Amino acid sequence: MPEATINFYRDGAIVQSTVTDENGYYSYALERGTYDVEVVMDGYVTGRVDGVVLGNSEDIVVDLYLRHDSACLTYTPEAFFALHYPDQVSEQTLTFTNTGAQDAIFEITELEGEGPPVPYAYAQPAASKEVVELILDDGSAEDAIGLTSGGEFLWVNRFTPNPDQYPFTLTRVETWWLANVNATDKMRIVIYQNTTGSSDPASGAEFLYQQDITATASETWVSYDLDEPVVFEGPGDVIIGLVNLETRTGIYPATIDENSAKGRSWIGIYSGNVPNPPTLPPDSMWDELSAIGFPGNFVIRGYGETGGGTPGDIPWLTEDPTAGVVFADGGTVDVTLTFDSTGLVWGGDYFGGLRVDNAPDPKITIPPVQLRVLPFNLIFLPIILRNFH
Ligand SMILES: [Ca+2]
Ligand SMILES: [Ca+2]
Repeated sequence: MPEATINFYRDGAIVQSTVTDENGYYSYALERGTYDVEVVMDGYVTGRVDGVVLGNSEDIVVDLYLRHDSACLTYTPEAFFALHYPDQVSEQTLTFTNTGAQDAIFEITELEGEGPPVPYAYAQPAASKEVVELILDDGSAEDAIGLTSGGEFLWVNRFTPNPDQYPFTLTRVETWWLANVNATDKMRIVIYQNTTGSSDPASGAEFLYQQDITATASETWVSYDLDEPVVFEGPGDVIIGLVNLETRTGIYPATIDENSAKGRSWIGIYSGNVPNPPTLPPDSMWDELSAIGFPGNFVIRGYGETGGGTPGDIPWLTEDPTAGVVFADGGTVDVTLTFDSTGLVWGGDYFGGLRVDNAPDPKITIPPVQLRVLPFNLIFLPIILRNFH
Protein backbone atom coordinates (compact mmCIF):
# COMPACT_ATOMS: atom_id res chain seq x y z
CA MET A 1 0.00 0.00 0.00
CA PRO A 2 1.79 3.16 -1.16
CA GLU A 3 2.20 6.24 1.04
CA ALA A 4 0.81 4.71 4.20
CA THR A 5 2.21 5.85 7.52
CA ILE A 6 3.77 3.12 9.68
CA ASN A 7 4.01 3.90 13.40
CA PHE A 8 6.08 1.77 15.78
CA TYR A 9 4.94 1.79 19.39
CA ARG A 10 6.87 0.60 22.39
CA ASP A 11 5.18 0.51 25.78
CA GLY A 12 2.31 2.52 24.31
CA ALA A 13 4.42 5.41 22.98
CA ILE A 14 5.40 6.09 19.37
CA VAL A 15 9.14 5.50 19.03
CA GLN A 16 9.51 5.65 15.25
CA SER A 17 7.45 6.44 12.17
CA THR A 18 8.01 5.80 8.47
CA VAL A 19 6.11 5.84 5.16
CA THR A 20 5.69 2.98 2.65
CA ASP A 21 7.26 3.36 -0.77
CA GLU A 22 5.33 3.52 -4.03
CA ASN A 23 5.04 -0.28 -4.12
CA GLY A 24 3.61 -0.43 -0.62
CA TYR A 25 6.79 -1.77 1.01
CA TYR A 26 8.48 -0.48 4.08
CA SER A 27 11.51 -1.50 6.06
CA TYR A 28 12.95 0.08 9.13
CA ALA A 29 15.82 -0.65 11.47
CA LEU A 30 14.84 -0.58 15.13
CA GLU A 31 16.45 -1.47 18.42
CA ARG A 32 15.56 -4.92 19.59
CA GLY A 33 12.49 -5.18 21.74
CA THR A 34 8.74 -5.68 21.51
CA TYR A 35 6.80 -3.34 19.27
CA ASP A 36 3.21 -2.66 18.25
CA VAL A 37 3.03 -1.76 14.55
CA GLU A 38 0.26 0.54 13.30
CA VAL A 39 -0.59 1.42 9.68
CA VAL A 40 -2.51 4.65 9.03
CA MET A 41 -3.83 5.66 5.63
CA ASP A 42 -6.49 8.10 4.45
CA GLY A 43 -9.70 6.33 3.54
CA TYR A 44 -8.81 3.09 5.32
CA VAL A 45 -9.45 1.62 8.73
CA THR A 46 -6.23 1.83 10.73
CA GLY A 47 -4.53 -1.56 11.00
CA ARG A 48 -2.44 -2.78 13.90
CA VAL A 49 -0.30 -5.76 14.82
CA ASP A 50 0.62 -5.93 18.49
CA GLY A 51 3.56 -7.61 20.15
CA VAL A 52 6.08 -7.92 17.33
CA VAL A 53 9.27 -9.18 18.94
CA LEU A 54 12.47 -7.98 17.32
CA GLY A 55 15.63 -9.77 18.30
CA ASN A 56 19.26 -9.27 17.31
CA SER A 57 20.11 -8.75 13.63
CA GLU A 58 17.02 -10.36 12.18
CA ASP A 59 14.44 -9.28 9.65
CA ILE A 60 10.86 -9.49 10.79
CA VAL A 61 8.13 -9.43 8.15
CA VAL A 62 4.85 -7.86 9.25
CA ASP A 63 2.16 -7.90 6.55
CA LEU A 64 -1.11 -6.08 7.09
CA TYR A 65 -4.33 -5.92 5.16
CA LEU A 66 -6.20 -2.62 5.41
CA ARG A 67 -9.92 -2.25 4.80
CA HIS A 68 -11.50 0.66 2.98
CA ASP A 69 -13.21 2.91 5.50
CA SER A 70 -16.47 2.79 3.56
CA ALA A 71 -19.62 0.77 3.09
CA CYS A 72 -19.60 -2.17 0.65
CA LEU A 73 -23.14 -3.27 -0.09
CA THR A 74 -23.90 -6.31 -2.24
CA TYR A 75 -27.07 -8.29 -2.77
CA THR A 76 -28.21 -11.73 -3.84
CA PRO A 77 -29.66 -12.98 -6.06
CA GLU A 78 -28.84 -10.76 -9.04
CA ALA A 79 -32.23 -11.28 -10.71
CA PHE A 80 -35.69 -12.60 -9.84
CA PHE A 81 -37.97 -14.91 -11.77
CA ALA A 82 -41.32 -16.21 -10.54
CA LEU A 83 -43.51 -18.79 -12.29
CA HIS A 84 -47.23 -18.51 -11.49
CA TYR A 85 -50.66 -19.65 -12.50
CA PRO A 86 -53.22 -16.84 -12.37
CA ASP A 87 -54.35 -15.76 -8.89
CA GLN A 88 -51.30 -17.11 -7.12
CA VAL A 89 -49.03 -15.45 -4.54
CA SER A 90 -45.40 -16.38 -3.85
CA GLU A 91 -42.47 -14.90 -2.00
CA GLN A 92 -38.73 -14.56 -2.69
CA THR A 93 -35.97 -12.98 -0.63
CA LEU A 94 -33.50 -10.27 -1.62
CA THR A 95 -30.59 -10.29 0.82
CA PHE A 96 -28.29 -7.29 1.32
CA THR A 97 -24.85 -7.84 2.85
CA ASN A 98 -22.49 -5.08 3.96
CA THR A 99 -18.86 -6.22 4.10
CA GLY A 100 -17.57 -2.65 4.48
CA ALA A 101 -16.41 -0.80 7.55
CA GLN A 102 -19.26 1.79 7.48
CA ASP A 103 -23.03 1.32 7.74
CA ALA A 104 -24.88 1.32 4.41
CA ILE A 105 -28.37 2.60 3.64
CA PHE A 106 -30.44 1.07 0.86
CA GLU A 107 -33.63 2.29 -0.75
CA ILE A 108 -35.66 0.29 -3.27
CA THR A 109 -37.79 1.88 -5.99
CA GLU A 110 -39.89 -0.11 -8.45
CA LEU A 111 -39.21 0.44 -12.15
CA GLU A 112 -41.95 -0.29 -14.64
CA GLY A 113 -41.29 -2.86 -17.28
CA GLU A 114 -41.63 -2.00 -20.93
CA GLY A 115 -44.74 -2.71 -22.94
CA PRO A 116 -47.57 -5.19 -22.41
CA PRO A 117 -46.98 -8.72 -21.20
CA VAL A 118 -45.24 -10.78 -23.82
CA PRO A 119 -46.52 -14.26 -24.60
CA TYR A 120 -43.72 -16.47 -23.41
CA ALA A 121 -43.95 -18.66 -26.46
CA TYR A 122 -42.34 -15.83 -28.41
CA ALA A 123 -38.78 -15.47 -27.14
CA GLN A 124 -37.64 -12.10 -25.81
CA PRO A 125 -39.68 -8.90 -25.74
CA ALA A 126 -39.08 -6.50 -28.59
CA ALA A 127 -36.22 -4.25 -27.52
CA SER A 128 -37.22 -0.61 -27.25
CA LYS A 129 -33.83 0.56 -26.03
CA GLU A 130 -31.88 3.07 -28.06
CA VAL A 131 -28.15 3.61 -28.22
CA VAL A 132 -26.83 6.68 -26.41
CA GLU A 133 -23.55 8.08 -27.79
CA LEU A 134 -21.67 10.84 -26.00
CA ILE A 135 -19.17 12.29 -28.48
CA LEU A 136 -17.43 15.66 -28.84
CA ASP A 137 -14.58 14.78 -31.22
CA ASP A 138 -14.59 14.37 -35.01
CA GLY A 139 -13.17 10.83 -34.94
CA SER A 140 -9.47 11.59 -35.19
CA ALA A 141 -6.81 12.70 -32.70
CA GLU A 142 -4.21 15.29 -33.68
CA ASP A 143 -2.37 16.04 -30.46
CA ALA A 144 -1.97 15.01 -26.84
CA ILE A 145 -0.89 16.79 -23.69
CA GLY A 146 0.72 15.87 -20.39
CA LEU A 147 2.56 17.63 -17.60
CA THR A 148 6.06 18.83 -18.50
CA SER A 149 7.38 17.91 -15.08
CA GLY A 150 5.32 14.70 -14.80
CA GLY A 151 2.70 13.87 -12.20
CA GLU A 152 -0.92 12.91 -11.87
CA PHE A 153 -3.67 15.00 -13.44
CA LEU A 154 -7.25 14.70 -14.61
CA TRP A 155 -9.01 15.58 -17.86
CA VAL A 156 -12.74 15.43 -18.59
CA ASN A 157 -15.37 16.00 -21.24
CA ARG A 158 -18.71 17.59 -20.45
CA PHE A 159 -21.62 16.04 -22.35
CA THR A 160 -25.21 17.29 -22.38
CA PRO A 161 -27.49 14.50 -23.64
CA ASN A 162 -30.92 15.39 -24.99
CA PRO A 163 -33.42 15.38 -22.08
CA ASP A 164 -35.52 12.69 -23.80
CA GLN A 165 -32.53 10.33 -23.77
CA TYR A 166 -32.86 10.08 -19.98
CA PRO A 167 -32.87 7.85 -18.08
CA PHE A 168 -30.03 5.96 -19.64
CA THR A 169 -27.36 3.50 -18.61
CA LEU A 170 -23.70 4.20 -19.45
CA THR A 171 -21.93 0.92 -20.17
CA ARG A 172 -18.69 1.81 -21.97
CA VAL A 173 -16.01 4.50 -22.26
CA GLU A 174 -13.71 4.90 -25.25
CA THR A 175 -10.50 6.83 -25.72
CA TRP A 176 -7.40 6.88 -27.86
CA TRP A 177 -3.78 6.58 -26.66
CA LEU A 178 -0.82 7.88 -28.60
CA ALA A 179 2.53 6.09 -28.82
CA ASN A 180 4.16 7.85 -25.83
CA VAL A 181 1.73 5.96 -23.60
CA ASN A 182 2.85 2.46 -22.64
CA ALA A 183 0.62 -0.58 -22.71
CA THR A 184 1.11 -1.00 -18.96
CA ASP A 185 0.36 2.58 -17.93
CA LYS A 186 -2.21 2.90 -15.18
CA MET A 187 -5.17 5.21 -15.72
CA ARG A 188 -8.54 5.67 -14.06
CA ILE A 189 -11.95 6.37 -15.57
CA VAL A 190 -13.99 8.86 -13.51
CA ILE A 191 -17.68 9.64 -14.02
CA TYR A 192 -19.79 12.47 -12.59
CA GLN A 193 -23.19 13.97 -13.18
CA ASN A 194 -24.08 17.63 -12.96
CA THR A 195 -27.76 18.56 -12.93
CA THR A 196 -27.22 22.23 -12.05
CA GLY A 197 -27.01 23.52 -15.64
CA SER A 198 -23.58 25.02 -14.95
CA SER A 199 -21.29 25.35 -17.98
CA ASP A 200 -18.34 24.72 -15.64
CA PRO A 201 -18.62 20.96 -15.08
CA ALA A 202 -16.95 21.21 -11.65
CA SER A 203 -19.60 23.52 -10.22
CA GLY A 204 -22.17 21.17 -8.72
CA ALA A 205 -20.59 17.97 -10.01
CA GLU A 206 -21.59 14.79 -8.22
CA PHE A 207 -19.09 11.93 -8.30
CA LEU A 208 -20.74 8.65 -9.40
CA TYR A 209 -18.17 6.05 -10.39
CA GLN A 210 -14.53 5.28 -11.04
CA GLN A 211 -12.68 2.32 -12.49
CA ASP A 212 -8.96 1.64 -12.83
CA ILE A 213 -7.81 0.71 -16.31
CA THR A 214 -4.56 -0.01 -18.13
CA ALA A 215 -3.61 1.94 -21.23
CA THR A 216 -2.58 0.43 -24.54
CA ALA A 217 -0.34 2.18 -27.05
CA SER A 218 -2.90 1.63 -29.73
CA GLU A 219 -3.04 4.69 -32.01
CA THR A 220 -6.69 3.85 -32.39
CA TRP A 221 -9.89 3.67 -30.37
CA VAL A 222 -9.77 1.60 -27.20
CA SER A 223 -12.98 0.57 -25.50
CA TYR A 224 -13.38 -0.02 -21.76
CA ASP A 225 -16.52 -1.78 -20.50
CA LEU A 226 -17.66 -0.45 -17.15
CA ASP A 227 -17.63 -3.20 -14.51
CA GLU A 228 -20.75 -1.58 -13.07
CA PRO A 229 -22.91 0.32 -15.59
CA VAL A 230 -23.88 3.80 -14.39
CA VAL A 231 -27.51 4.97 -14.50
CA PHE A 232 -28.24 8.64 -15.17
CA GLU A 233 -31.68 10.01 -14.31
CA GLY A 234 -30.97 13.46 -15.74
CA PRO A 235 -31.67 15.81 -17.24
CA GLY A 236 -28.31 17.53 -17.07
CA ASP A 237 -24.67 16.90 -17.85
CA VAL A 238 -22.63 13.72 -17.90
CA ILE A 239 -18.94 14.27 -17.08
CA ILE A 240 -16.55 11.53 -18.19
CA GLY A 241 -12.88 11.86 -17.45
CA LEU A 242 -9.57 10.08 -17.14
CA VAL A 243 -6.88 10.32 -14.48
CA ASN A 244 -3.22 9.78 -15.34
CA LEU A 245 -1.69 7.71 -12.53
CA GLU A 246 1.74 7.56 -14.20
CA THR A 247 4.00 10.23 -12.72
CA ARG A 248 6.95 10.05 -15.15
CA THR A 249 7.83 12.88 -17.50
CA GLY A 250 7.36 12.41 -21.23
CA ILE A 251 3.90 10.84 -21.03
CA TYR A 252 1.16 12.70 -22.95
CA PRO A 253 -1.97 10.70 -22.23
CA ALA A 254 -4.67 13.34 -22.73
CA THR A 255 -5.39 12.93 -26.43
CA ILE A 256 -6.98 15.88 -28.27
CA ASP A 257 -9.07 16.34 -31.39
CA GLU A 258 -8.07 19.80 -32.66
CA ASN A 259 -10.56 20.08 -35.53
CA SER A 260 -13.89 20.78 -33.87
CA ALA A 261 -13.46 22.51 -30.49
CA LYS A 262 -16.71 22.53 -28.52
CA GLY A 263 -15.47 24.35 -25.40
CA ARG A 264 -16.41 21.37 -23.24
CA SER A 265 -13.05 19.78 -22.40
CA TRP A 266 -11.44 20.62 -19.05
CA ILE A 267 -8.09 19.78 -17.49
CA GLY A 268 -7.39 19.72 -13.75
CA ILE A 269 -4.28 19.60 -11.60
CA TYR A 270 -4.22 19.02 -7.86
CA SER A 271 -1.62 20.32 -5.42
CA GLY A 272 -0.56 16.70 -4.82
CA ASN A 273 -1.66 13.46 -6.35
CA VAL A 274 -5.22 13.30 -7.69
CA PRO A 275 -7.38 12.42 -4.67
CA ASN A 276 -9.36 9.19 -4.62
CA PRO A 277 -12.12 9.76 -5.52
CA PRO A 278 -11.17 13.00 -7.31
CA THR A 279 -13.23 15.88 -5.95
CA LEU A 280 -14.04 18.72 -8.35
CA PRO A 281 -12.81 21.35 -8.86
CA PRO A 282 -9.11 20.49 -8.49
CA ASP A 283 -7.35 22.74 -5.99
CA SER A 284 -4.41 23.79 -8.17
CA MET A 285 -5.63 24.34 -11.75
CA TRP A 286 -8.96 23.88 -13.55
CA ASP A 287 -9.32 25.22 -17.09
CA GLU A 288 -11.15 24.64 -20.33
CA LEU A 289 -8.72 23.55 -23.06
CA SER A 290 -8.89 26.77 -25.10
CA ALA A 291 -7.91 28.77 -21.99
CA ILE A 292 -4.54 27.01 -21.91
CA GLY A 293 -3.89 27.39 -25.64
CA PHE A 294 -5.12 24.00 -26.90
CA PRO A 295 -8.59 24.62 -28.34
CA GLY A 296 -10.06 21.19 -29.00
CA ASN A 297 -11.86 18.24 -27.47
CA PHE A 298 -10.45 15.49 -25.37
CA VAL A 299 -10.83 12.18 -27.15
CA ILE A 300 -13.08 10.58 -24.56
CA ARG A 301 -16.44 9.08 -25.52
CA GLY A 302 -19.25 7.42 -23.62
CA TYR A 303 -21.68 4.76 -24.86
CA GLY A 304 -24.80 3.28 -23.37
CA GLU A 305 -28.46 2.66 -23.96
CA THR A 306 -31.69 4.32 -22.97
CA GLY A 307 -33.50 2.84 -20.03
CA GLY A 308 -32.47 2.20 -16.54
CA GLY A 309 -36.13 2.25 -15.90
CA THR A 310 -38.99 4.59 -15.22
CA PRO A 311 -39.89 4.80 -11.56
CA GLY A 312 -43.47 3.60 -11.04
CA ASP A 313 -45.53 0.91 -9.43
CA ILE A 314 -45.17 -2.70 -10.51
CA PRO A 315 -48.71 -3.90 -9.69
CA TRP A 316 -47.77 -7.57 -9.26
CA LEU A 317 -44.84 -6.99 -6.89
CA THR A 318 -44.33 -5.60 -3.39
CA GLU A 319 -41.16 -5.28 -1.30
CA ASP A 320 -40.89 -5.29 2.48
CA PRO A 321 -39.02 -3.29 3.67
CA THR A 322 -38.31 -0.78 0.88
CA ALA A 323 -35.49 0.94 2.78
CA GLY A 324 -33.18 0.17 5.66
CA VAL A 325 -29.76 0.25 7.22
CA VAL A 326 -27.30 -2.60 6.75
CA PHE A 327 -24.75 -2.53 9.53
CA ALA A 328 -21.03 -2.58 8.86
CA ASP A 329 -18.77 -5.61 9.18
CA GLY A 330 -21.03 -8.27 7.69
CA GLY A 331 -24.52 -7.03 8.54
CA THR A 332 -27.38 -8.43 6.45
CA VAL A 333 -30.98 -7.38 5.79
CA ASP A 334 -33.58 -9.58 4.09
CA VAL A 335 -36.21 -7.94 1.89
CA THR A 336 -39.29 -10.04 1.10
CA LEU A 337 -40.50 -9.79 -2.50
CA THR A 338 -44.14 -10.83 -2.92
CA PHE A 339 -45.24 -11.79 -6.43
CA ASP A 340 -49.02 -11.71 -6.93
CA SER A 341 -50.59 -12.81 -10.22
CA THR A 342 -54.15 -12.03 -9.11
CA GLY A 343 -56.11 -10.68 -12.05
CA LEU A 344 -53.20 -10.85 -14.52
CA VAL A 345 -53.68 -11.94 -18.09
CA TRP A 346 -52.66 -15.57 -18.39
CA GLY A 347 -49.95 -16.72 -20.68
CA GLY A 348 -47.43 -13.90 -20.56
CA ASP A 349 -44.17 -12.59 -19.17
CA TYR A 350 -44.21 -9.42 -17.09
CA PHE A 351 -40.99 -7.45 -16.66
CA GLY A 352 -39.77 -4.80 -14.26
CA GLY A 353 -36.76 -3.77 -12.24
CA LEU A 354 -35.83 -2.82 -8.72
CA ARG A 355 -33.70 0.28 -8.51
CA VAL A 356 -31.42 -0.01 -5.47
CA ASP A 357 -29.98 3.31 -4.27
CA ASN A 358 -27.03 2.85 -2.05
CA ALA A 359 -25.82 5.49 0.45
CA PRO A 360 -23.28 6.86 1.21
CA ASP A 361 -21.97 5.27 -1.99
CA PRO A 362 -24.04 6.91 -4.79
CA LYS A 363 -24.00 3.72 -6.85
CA ILE A 364 -27.30 2.63 -8.38
CA THR A 365 -27.98 -0.99 -9.35
CA ILE A 366 -31.02 -2.55 -10.92
CA PRO A 367 -31.80 -6.23 -10.38
CA PRO A 368 -34.41 -7.24 -12.98
CA VAL A 369 -37.66 -8.94 -11.94
CA GLN A 370 -39.83 -11.14 -14.11
CA LEU A 371 -43.16 -12.83 -13.51
CA ARG A 372 -44.31 -15.54 -15.90
CA VAL A 373 -48.00 -16.35 -15.75
CA LEU A 374 -48.95 -19.75 -17.15
CA PRO A 375 -52.29 -20.32 -18.89
CA PHE A 376 -54.96 -22.30 -17.04
CA ASN A 377 -54.93 -25.05 -19.62
CA LEU A 378 -51.49 -26.13 -18.47
CA ILE A 379 -52.76 -26.86 -14.97
CA PHE A 380 -52.48 -30.55 -14.20
CA LEU A 381 -55.85 -31.87 -13.01
CA PRO A 382 -55.65 -35.22 -11.26
CA ILE A 383 -58.67 -37.28 -12.26
CA ILE A 384 -59.27 -40.56 -10.61
CA LEU A 385 -61.38 -43.03 -12.56
CA ARG A 386 -62.99 -45.78 -10.67
CA ASN A 387 -64.60 -48.78 -12.23
CA PHE A 388 -67.95 -49.65 -10.60
CA HIS A 389 -69.20 -53.05 -11.50
CA1 LIG B 1 -9.65 15.42 -35.34
CA1 LIG C 1 -45.70 -2.65 -6.30
